[in-house]
Amino acid sequence: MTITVHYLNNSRAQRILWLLEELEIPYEVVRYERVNVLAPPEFFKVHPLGKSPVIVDGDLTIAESGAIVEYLIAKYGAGKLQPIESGSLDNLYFSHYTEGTLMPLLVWRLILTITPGRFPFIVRPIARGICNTLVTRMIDNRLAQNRDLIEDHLKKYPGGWFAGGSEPTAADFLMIFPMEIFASHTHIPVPESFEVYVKMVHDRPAYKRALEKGGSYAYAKP
Ligand SMILES: N[C@@H](CCC(=O)N[C@@H](CS)C(=O)NCC(=O)O)C(=O)O
Repeated sequence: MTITVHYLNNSRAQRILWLLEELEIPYEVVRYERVNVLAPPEFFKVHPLGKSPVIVDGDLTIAESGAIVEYLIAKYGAGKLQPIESGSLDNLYFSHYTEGTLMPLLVWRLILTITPGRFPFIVRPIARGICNTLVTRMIDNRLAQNRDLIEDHLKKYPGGWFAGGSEPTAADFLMIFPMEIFASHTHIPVPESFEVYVKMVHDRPAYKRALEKGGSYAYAKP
């Protein structure tokens, strides 16, 4: 049976395509385009929260990318993409840290960046002032702390994966999306190790196949 990936453009769903390609599992992509940044109404027919990604595997509909990554590796991994013993805690930590801590900051930054444009023209400068202050005081300082944490961690496994070892693990499939955003779409300066990491992923044949399958994706070049 073929797995279906419900894929919103420029979304976390890209990480699932990369994983499926690494696992060499057949799958099909149903692509949706955002409407004013949000998922279109059709996405709610797939899952009540209308958030991407969602996969359908036989009778199962699974949302939440961390759950999807764990499910796919457990069911179809056949021992592949598992952390080495010394990296298992890092794999656990970064698998949860991505959506628990890092992504909310990046999402709030996005919300505060686009919010002023939604206000009537006359009050837009005030809205922009408030939102910029919130970004500076509440988000960017925390993002800088997160960047430093990631940088220190990558130094532990230079040129490698979040859990060490010779293959990506769940942590990498989850971390690639914020790493792509960090490397290209925030104003926080990032160290070279971030770009090296993202390039290492983007150079993988499986990632390239995933890009072809998913269609245009703002955070990676085909
Ligand atoms: N924690 C969830 C987050 C899902 C999520 O927010 N996805 C975004 C795309 S990256 C989305 O669907 N946004 C559209 C919307 O909120 O309408 C996960 O990891 O799957």
